[in-house]
Amino acid sequence: MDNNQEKSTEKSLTTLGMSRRGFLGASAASAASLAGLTLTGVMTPAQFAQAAKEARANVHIEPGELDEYYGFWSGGHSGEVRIMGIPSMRELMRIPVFNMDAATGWGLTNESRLIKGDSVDAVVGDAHHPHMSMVDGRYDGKYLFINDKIHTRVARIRCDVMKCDKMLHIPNVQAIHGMRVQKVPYTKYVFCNAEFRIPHPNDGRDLNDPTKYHTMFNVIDAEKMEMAFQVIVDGNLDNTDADYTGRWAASTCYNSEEGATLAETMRNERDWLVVFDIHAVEKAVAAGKFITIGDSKVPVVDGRKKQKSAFTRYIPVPKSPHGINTSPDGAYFIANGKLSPTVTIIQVDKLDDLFAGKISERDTVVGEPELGLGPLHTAFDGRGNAYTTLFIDSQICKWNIKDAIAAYNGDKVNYLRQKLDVHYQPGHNHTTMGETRDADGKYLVSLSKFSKDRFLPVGPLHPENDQLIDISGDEMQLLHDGPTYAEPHDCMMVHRSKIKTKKIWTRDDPMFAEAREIAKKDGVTLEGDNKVIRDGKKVRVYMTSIAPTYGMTEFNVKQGDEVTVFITNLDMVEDVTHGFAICEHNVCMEIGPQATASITFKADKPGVYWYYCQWFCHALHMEMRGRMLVEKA
Ligand code: CUK
Ligand code: CUA
Repeated sequence: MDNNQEKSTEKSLTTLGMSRRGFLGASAASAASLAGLTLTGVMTPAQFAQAAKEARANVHIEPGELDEYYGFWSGGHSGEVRIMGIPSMRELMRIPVFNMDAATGWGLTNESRLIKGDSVDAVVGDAHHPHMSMVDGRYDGKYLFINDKIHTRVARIRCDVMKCDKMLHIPNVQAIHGMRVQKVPYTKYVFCNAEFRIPHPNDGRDLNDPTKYHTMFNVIDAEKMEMAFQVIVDGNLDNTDADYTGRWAASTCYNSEEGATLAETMRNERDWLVVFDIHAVEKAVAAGKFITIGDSKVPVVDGRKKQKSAFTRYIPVPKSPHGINTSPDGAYFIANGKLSPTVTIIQVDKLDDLFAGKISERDTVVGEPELGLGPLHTAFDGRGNAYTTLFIDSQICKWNIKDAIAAYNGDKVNYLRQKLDVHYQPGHNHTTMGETRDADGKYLVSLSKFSKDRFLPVGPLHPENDQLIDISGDEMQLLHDGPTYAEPHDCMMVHRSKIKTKKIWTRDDPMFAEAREIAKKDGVTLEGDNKVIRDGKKVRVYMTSIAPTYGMTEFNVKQGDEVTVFITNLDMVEDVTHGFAICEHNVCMEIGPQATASITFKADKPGVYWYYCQWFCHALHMEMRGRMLVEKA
């Protein structure tokens, strides 16, 4: 934390201390938590400030010190992913994905446009769920996946370079929301829910007949980034998670009424947790027992409830459930009630019997603890405790899973451990390594949707407030407030030992394989030549760069030409990134050391147009420039 952050934290903690409710001090905690389900107890502001100060002292990151964890934050409807350092909460980098990014040229360069594929013209996206690939239930540091709700996409980020390398536009469905990876035996699949129900195919038929709409659960081949299969379901799918055997995925599902308006979707007392038998679907697809929809070739199986298929079971849970989280020991799925003050604990090893028809759906439920108002998401510390966000109560509720199950069985035990105020209205929360077998119970982040009075006012649009909480002891302690821009729904935190990034690009990187192909056809070597190739009205300009010069100080084109500029950065020095921008032509991109980047534009105005390097690279960075001379047609 830098000094300003430190001060603002201290100030806000003090403010907090005077207005909080339900906070338990270290000394009062155990006694109070045994006293009953309603936890009350107020620390004096001085006690609270002291406790927070002590907690902060353990996590102070000096300038120049490196964080212990990487955090990957969704950027919500900004369409990007952000890399954070934990515990400092410093924003380390942004990874443009579904958005356009002026600094790096993402969405403008030919390399990024190729990756965006058939959704290249979409420059908005709504990213919710960033999750890392795993081997045997542990992060492998290879890929990060992220969904886009607006354009029904899933993208992949390569963690060696922290750039998006694949984007899949998912057919037959609308609005990809919940997304997680298969944890075991490895991330062969990415699971994602399409939320909104549409006609199939969605070609103008059945517009006025919502009874014919449905949605699907989608399974993506993670390595190829192609669709593996889809499963038709009842209701609207919300969030999803995978288990630790590799056989099951489970999605929360609202609107069991299949209504089209809010009133219609609220009638039933219970909706569902839909459990998918991934192995059963794989078997059916391999045996050719599937349908396809419209022009799409993706295998589709029918997992609707009345079908009583081998693919799905619909476990009734209190209505409109939201988050679904698998406990790190693999024993339980925990469905978060949202409109119900409860979460529902489903025992994973009972699913075998459920699918075999030996027990009924509700027999898989082994606990339904009441936690507070608006439970949305649950995280874990690896010590048997769960941490559930209470959206309406603006709290994190810490509770014990074993005790909640015992209470469900009639034992007189209190499963609640602590309720900590957060500021305000938390959505997701997440613990370090908490969605893997390596859950280490050190930090929890509360992604609070409202910041209200926590920061200097910046106009009617407020930042959100991501709060860092120490969960290593018996008591949760708030460490830090971090304002964030729209809108980190979800995040994940991975120990830095799991991530190995490249310092500079390697020349054989697939990211610029296409540029290499084009150059080859032109008889040009990207690393050596500085050349202009005319091909009718198309002009390809090949240029190298070494700080502080480009390989060409000028090049000529004709008015009306379609110009593609390829820049190959020959610098071998870490952190010497060049840019390439041309005045008045909407051209601006990043070229990392040893990378090639290319961009295409129309030279439609005669005259002199300077190009220059816009990434500060050298003492003579300002001088790194040249002229594009556009001759009158
Ligand atoms: S969702 Cu936003 S708070 Cu998209 Cu995972 Cu729950
Ligand atoms: Cu090259 Cu600035």
